[in-house]
Amino acid sequence: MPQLTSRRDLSGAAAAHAPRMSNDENRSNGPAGPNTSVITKVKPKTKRPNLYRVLILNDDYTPMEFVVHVLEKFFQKDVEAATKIMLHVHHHGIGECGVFTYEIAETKVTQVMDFARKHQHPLQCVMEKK
Ligand code: TYC
Repeated sequence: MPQLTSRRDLSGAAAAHAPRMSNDENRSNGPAGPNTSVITKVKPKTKRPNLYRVLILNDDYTPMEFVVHVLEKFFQKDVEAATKIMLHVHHHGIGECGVFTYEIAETKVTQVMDFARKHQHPLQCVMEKK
């Protein structure tokens, strides 16, 4: 069996969780001395991503059916959920289409804005940090 001689021998995932030893943590006090090795615990470091709400705004001109279509097409809503969101926006002025990481949210906003422009509707879509 191949023997591991240092952390550098560990590949990717294994290296991330392998106990780390600083230079002076693994010293032995000479060939006859006591071995004073210390194995330090390593906390697995998984960071949660920042999340962003994608919101649509009400206006007086975009047809209700178009908004429902947008919610189905870009946010994977069924017609019932899409209608509920559209009516919420119609009555309250703003509403949430979904929550995404930065790049996904940015892409959704661009897709909706491009699609609305292409169909000459003034529908506005924005993102906001949670
Ligand atoms: N207020 C629009 C109308 O009466 C419908 C609408 C709903 C428009 C939601 C935009 O984000 C919106 N035709």
